Amino acid sequence: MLKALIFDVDGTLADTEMAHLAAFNHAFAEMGLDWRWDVPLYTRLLSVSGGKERITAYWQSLGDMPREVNASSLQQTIERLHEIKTAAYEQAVNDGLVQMRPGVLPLLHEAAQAGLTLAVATTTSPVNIAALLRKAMGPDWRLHFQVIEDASTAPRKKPHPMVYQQVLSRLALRPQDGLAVEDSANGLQAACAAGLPTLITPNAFTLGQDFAAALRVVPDLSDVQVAHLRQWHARHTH
Ligand code: XBP
Ligand code: MG
Repeated sequence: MLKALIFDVDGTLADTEMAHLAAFNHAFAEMGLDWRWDVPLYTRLLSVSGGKERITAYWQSLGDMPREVNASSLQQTIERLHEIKTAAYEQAVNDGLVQMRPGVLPLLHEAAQAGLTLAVATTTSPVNIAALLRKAMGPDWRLHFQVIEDASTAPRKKPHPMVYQQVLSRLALRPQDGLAVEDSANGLQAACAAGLPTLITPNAFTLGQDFAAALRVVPDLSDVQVAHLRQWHARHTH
């Protein structure tokens, strides 16, 4: 029986990636690096979940990781870049540059009214979630979610299922009683590996990825009600 909805954040609750991209580029410029990511490159780089992991993967792809700096100062540079990036992203959210996706807030409210448990499973940093949801749902936003697992609690990023496994364990929920909502193939793989049926709402950055394992793919949540979720979920589990 459907008891809980578990939401990814970036690309699912909100169209966040253009703001993340601008924040990464801001951090590179601040640190005096001549890196500048454009949309096609960033679309490819999104195959690596997590901002620090994405920067590391890019740096490695250049093949010019400086030999003279030791591993710890390399790590420090990545940490600093990511701090600047996170602050810039938070500012962009506070400035209203990030929009919730269509249908998300009505569905969250309807699901709560219907007695479904709401949870978050994301690879993003906690301050990013707080900035986004405070703005969209108000100062009490946290009360809407029974469990939130993020980069600070689940270090192994999607497609690893860790973040979903931790949500399930904290909710004491069997995977077949939950439904994950995701926008990407990495997210789908993570949720599926945790045994969760998964609804996909792709966006411009993830269109064309492999969603064959999804319970259902819909363009967005604007026409999706709890009754639909129950119907799709029941068909999957029986
Ligand atoms: C989202 C991410 C995040 C953001 C950046 O993936 O990979 O890393 O792009 O956020 P998902 P941070 O939607 O699958 O959770 O820089 O805070 O990591
Ligand atoms: Mg996502």
